[in-house]
Amino acid sequence: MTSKLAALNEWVDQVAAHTRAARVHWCDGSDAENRRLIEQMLETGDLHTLNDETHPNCFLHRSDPSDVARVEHLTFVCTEREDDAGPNNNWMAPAEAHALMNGLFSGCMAGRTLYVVPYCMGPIDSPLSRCGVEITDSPYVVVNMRLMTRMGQAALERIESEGHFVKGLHSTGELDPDRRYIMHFPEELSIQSYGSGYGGNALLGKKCHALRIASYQARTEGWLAEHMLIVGIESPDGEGRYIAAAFPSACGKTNLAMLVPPQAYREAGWKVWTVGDDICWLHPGEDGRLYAINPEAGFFGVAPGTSKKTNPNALAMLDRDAIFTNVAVTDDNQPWWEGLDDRIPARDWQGRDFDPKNGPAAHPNSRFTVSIKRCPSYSDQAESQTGVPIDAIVFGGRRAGLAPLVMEAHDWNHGVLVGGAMASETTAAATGQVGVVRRDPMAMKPFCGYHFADYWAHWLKVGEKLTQPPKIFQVNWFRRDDQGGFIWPGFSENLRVLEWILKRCRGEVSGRETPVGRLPEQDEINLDGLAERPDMATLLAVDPAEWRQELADIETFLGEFGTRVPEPMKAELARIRTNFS
Ligand code: GTP
Ligand code: SPV
Ligand code: MN
Repeated sequence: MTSKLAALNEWVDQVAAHTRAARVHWCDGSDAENRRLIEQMLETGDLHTLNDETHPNCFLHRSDPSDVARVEHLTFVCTEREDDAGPNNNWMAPAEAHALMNGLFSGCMAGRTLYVVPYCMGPIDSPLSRCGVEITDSPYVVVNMRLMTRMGQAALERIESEGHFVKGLHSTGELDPDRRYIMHFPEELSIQSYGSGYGGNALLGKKCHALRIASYQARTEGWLAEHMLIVGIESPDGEGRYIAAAFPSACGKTNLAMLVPPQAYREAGWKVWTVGDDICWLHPGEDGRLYAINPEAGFFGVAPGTSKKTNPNALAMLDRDAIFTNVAVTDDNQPWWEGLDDRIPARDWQGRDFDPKNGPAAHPNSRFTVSIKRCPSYSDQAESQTGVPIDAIVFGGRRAGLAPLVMEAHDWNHGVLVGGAMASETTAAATGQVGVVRRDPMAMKPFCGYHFADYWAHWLKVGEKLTQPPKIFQVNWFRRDDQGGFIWPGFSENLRVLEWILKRCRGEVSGRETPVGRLPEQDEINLDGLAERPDMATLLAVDPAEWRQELADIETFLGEFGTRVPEPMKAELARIRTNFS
């Protein structure tokens, strides 16, 4: 098979020749094709079966132990001018990067099959969606892309009629961490990834295309590509409102996107609908509101911590048609991870007999891949061509101290500062130290395809176009007490905070103005039905000494982005600092 699009055929021929691929397979996305790939991977050991009675059509993949997370230090944005990538990105000159990658890809698919994977990010008929083609030598990537995107024949047809697409080239190479690079060429709308088979490094539609390349395109086209979940909240009166929320990797997006309301809320008629859990493309609409689509079609979610209690919807969708990566297994071959239940696993994520001396049984960044349609709270609005109108944007991080449970920004410009100054503890989603607080503006530190100062300026410009902008909030589910325990119960109880946010959107509560933003009065957060009353005084405190220090840190941080930092952001920071003097 070839395509009707000459540019696509030529690129595939050229890559096949350069990599010396033994075979070329054009993926149509069919069930039969998927079945064949799975059978082939069961034979090679790339996949393992799981208990067919408890988990029909589920499979386990054990990755190379050195290839378990995104590699931020090996991820580059290769613009002609270094300044355009900004201090937030690693940069390499395009010519140098191409020479390096050409060397790595040369002959790397000898004896292997080259898969051509056409995909569409977003509903197949939506004008807001964008297409790409990933060339890969990994059948694991193909079956994951089939769950994560609209992959196959329909995407190819759209690409042929549009005549253009983002080019992604991927090879697992030798999985040598010293020969591993994730390169982005935003000016060429292309991606090259070598030496890793892990999700964010290898499923090129996800972070590489839908965030890094898309954020770059969105800037010139007047929209936003964000690391956000999209959730619909239906209140007892039947009114539905949508919230988009940006939390850094492994900080609660999947969980918030599919939360099951606490019992009292369920009984009162509250419902939660899942539109997306990781990526959100936001477009200003003609009515001056902001509209969101989820460019993805599935979840690549964190396994550890997922249980019947914390995330029952996730557990319900994971009992069939799912791929598990780097989880442990029980003695009857069911997938298992820390926090699931109190069974003792038989084998760890590397396939060894489980021994607690070797560390956790499941890798802390072990993940599941599953179609969004398997989610019990799936919203059919995920297929909406125009997207859903957003009433509130929420920024959140993982912070043991300082950041209150919830706070509302004064207006859009203040919200851009709140998002731009976000900080969070690092997690196992990327290689490197875990638990270190770092600035992660808009949860986009690893994903923004251009200079952060230009990105903030773009946010401000989008705000100017909105006559009915969403309100902007900040949340923190991860505040800790003196013993190190979480003060806020989190998970489904987070709906109590979303309720306050929606009440603010409707003007039903007033909260209290503080120097850093508007916080709820203690009695404005509904705590009915909670077994224990959390320490609300701590959760809603604004400590002037700590905040003065924070504001000084934020000023230093913004300073790293030089003269390109937009004036309104500096003015917002100055305004808040004077509130304390
Ligand atoms: P990425 O897929 O990496 O972008 O992550 P994510 O933001 O979707 O994170 P996810 O929802 O998968 O949560 C990551 C971890 O945080 C899991 O171990 C969850 O169990 C835990 N978590 C999620 N929400 C809460 C919460 O409200 N409170 C507490 N204490 N933990 C939470
Ligand atoms: C993240 O790390 O934010 C993820 C997983 O959502 S990955 O696709 O690997 O980026
Ligand atoms: Mn993510």
